[in-house]
Amino acid sequence: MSIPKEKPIYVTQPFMPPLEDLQPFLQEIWKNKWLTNNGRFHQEFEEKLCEYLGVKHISLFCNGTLALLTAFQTLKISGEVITTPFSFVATTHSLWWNGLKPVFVDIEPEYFNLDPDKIEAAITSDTSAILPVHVYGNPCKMEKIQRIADHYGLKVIYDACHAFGVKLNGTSVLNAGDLSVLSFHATKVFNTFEGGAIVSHDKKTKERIDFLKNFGFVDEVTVVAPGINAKVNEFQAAFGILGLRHMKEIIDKRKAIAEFYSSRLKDIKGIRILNYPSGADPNYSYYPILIEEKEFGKSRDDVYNLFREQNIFVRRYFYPLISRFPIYKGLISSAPQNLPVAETVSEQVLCLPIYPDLSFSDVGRIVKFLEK
Ligand code: T4K
Repeated sequence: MSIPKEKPIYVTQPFMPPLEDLQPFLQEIWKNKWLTNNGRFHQEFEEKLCEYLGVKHISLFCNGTLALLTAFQTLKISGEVITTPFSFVATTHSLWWNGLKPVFVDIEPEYFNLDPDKIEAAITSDTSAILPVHVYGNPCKMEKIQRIADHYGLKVIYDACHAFGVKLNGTSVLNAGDLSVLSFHATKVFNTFEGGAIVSHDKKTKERIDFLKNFGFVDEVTVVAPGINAKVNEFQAAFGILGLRHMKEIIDKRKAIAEFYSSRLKDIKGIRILNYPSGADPNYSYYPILIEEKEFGKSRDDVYNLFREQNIFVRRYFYPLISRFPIYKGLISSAPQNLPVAETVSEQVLCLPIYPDLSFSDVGRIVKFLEK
């Protein structure tokens, strides 16, 4: 007789609002027969997001990757862009699709975001923008980055795909830089199945973004730019409006799990937990730990594999580094000696499961497994 395996625990699971709450939205969509192209729910969702996030303008996108691609088109960025290798590959792909050259700069060792102290050395006469990422939702050193950008006349586009709702000193991090890009993918703190957005600070820029995501159309006969189709449909918008009603519950549950992990893991030799920057309101989107093999007695990859044997699907976000992928490996800035902190963190990081429906008995199982 085979022993039944425990049910799988994934690194994340999307939050799903009660199905019956979707019914009135669906009825209205069915009645109106308006399915996409800036419908009623689309407009309402943008307004509600601005309110919730504390930002001036938002443009919805069908995913974070196309939002990133469009952000560079919006500001007509050219040449080289300084960015981090420690992110999801879509960050750098957005440059590639725009014909821009990524220039990788190392991360800082505390929160694993682009290290502002290393940016200036990477600036050349071809540099036109900086693309930092608020990794795991931890705010970048935004003031320092802005000072450098202002000094050299560079644009700053934040990949804020992990930073939904994150604030620093009471202000949304999405207000920093020229543009910020969000992802509402199923695996994110807030989801619309697939989805994303660009946050902008003035009406004219929002208009340009909205033209660009709709083929460049201004009206029936006017096309002002080679736009793309990155629109959001009414179902996604309705799902988003519904999801926003549950944000407090989502963040509270994530916070409780993160605090439980931290209280139990902080004293284990060879495990480093991450703190949140002071003044930050985090969203607990990920729970990364670093495993230092010599002290812990097992490598990060050993632990990853042992968890998998238990049907616990922890993830190595972000391994390999983007600079290690064949497409980017040949760049001078991809040399491992240029990126020592990122190289080490990428070899040691492990993201533990965290999502609202994760039970405390499962969290306890994960912790006990690491304690053993
Ligand atoms: N910039 C950054 C910094 C990003 O992290 C991302 C996306 C982007 C840009 C691009 O934004 P989008 O274009 O995606 O909107 C996932 C996501 O696909 C990706 O959105 C995310 N970052 C990245 C960090 O993680 P995978 O390949 O790890 O996903 P997957 O399918 O292995 O899912 C992880 C776990 O989640 C599964 O083991 C089970 C669970 N899951 C997943 C899905 C899709 C569910 O329970 N239900 C689901 O529907 O990339």
